[in-house]
Amino acid sequence: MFSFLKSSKVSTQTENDQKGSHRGLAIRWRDSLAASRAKLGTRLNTLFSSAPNNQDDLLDEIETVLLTSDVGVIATEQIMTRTKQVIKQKKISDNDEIKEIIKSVMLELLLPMQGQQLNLSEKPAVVLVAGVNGAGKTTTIGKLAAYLVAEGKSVFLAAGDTFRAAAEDQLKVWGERSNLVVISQEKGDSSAVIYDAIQSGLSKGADVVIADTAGRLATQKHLMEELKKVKRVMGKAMISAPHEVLLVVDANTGQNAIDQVKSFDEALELTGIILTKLDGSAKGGAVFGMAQYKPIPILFVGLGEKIDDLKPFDALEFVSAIFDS
Ligand SMILES: Nc1nc2c(ncn2[C@@H]2O[C@H](COP(=O)(O)OP(=O)(O)O)[C@@H](O)[C@H]2O)c(=O)[nH]1
Ligand SMILES: [Mg+2]
Repeated sequence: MFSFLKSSKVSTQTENDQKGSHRGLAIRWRDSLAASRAKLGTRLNTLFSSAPNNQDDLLDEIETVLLTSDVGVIATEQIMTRTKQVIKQKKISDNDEIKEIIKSVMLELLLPMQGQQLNLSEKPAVVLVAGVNGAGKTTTIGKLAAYLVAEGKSVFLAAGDTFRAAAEDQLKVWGERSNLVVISQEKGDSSAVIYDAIQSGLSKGADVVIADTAGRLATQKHLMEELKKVKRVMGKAMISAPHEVLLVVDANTGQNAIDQVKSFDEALELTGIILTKLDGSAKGGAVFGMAQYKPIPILFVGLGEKIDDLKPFDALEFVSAIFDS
């Protein structure tokens, strides 16, 4: 069970809604949405616990909650269409059963994203880590390296964020925590540092080389070009590299997370996603939008800032956590 999706019940809302007419309930929900920081699960549960008798109204409300919880228009449409299909097929009228159907439809959407392991078949396995500023790249690399060390792997880190002096120091601190080799250069650009790290990994027999990069927005074309160059240069240091291209996404970015996945995938052909800060106030909905775009595996989720706050993504656990919060 993820603790990140646990939250207190919105009891006042529930009580008010129970007193209201269906129309009133619909309006109150919509009014409260803008101000609401409530998470997807809390909102769905509140809705079911005060569900209107009219099934169409209920389905309408569910759709609104999904749309405003960062699930995205297309994924919401997909979830609703499938749910309505099953309701019709099985002639469902009970609200509890509708809830179970929604759960299984949401799970169906996420299942293709789970279960993928980091590809470590090459030695070294070269991992490129990208994402926007502050997404949690460097922290995630620190956690991921510790995870791999615990599995007996030797890990080299490449300080490829050469934009800020502090970035290198931050990576070194993580390196010290797990006793890792951290490759950095006084003056080199990102490609040069990462090239150097891969060569070092090859000659010293590292199992994994993880490359940090500076944060950037997909709209910063020259920075995206630089990242493409980093990827090309990796292939020059080791023909099959990179073996993993991971995007670190802050779950709090909401719908924009889906755009990040699309743009970085177009530029780099992502092999995996790591979703960070699920311990915070993230609504969790954007994952469904990502799944709808393309089932790029979510390899790990970040559940805090500590070294062991990285867990493999489990779709059933994720969906259950949404509803059991
Ligand atoms: N609560 C929480 N904070 C995180 C998580 N991952 C990273 N952070 C924090 O997010 C901030 C930015 O992280 P950083 O790794 O520097 O991001 P980068 O710019 O992408 O390298 C730091 O304060 C991290 O401690 C997470 O899973 N949960
Ligand atoms: Mg960083």
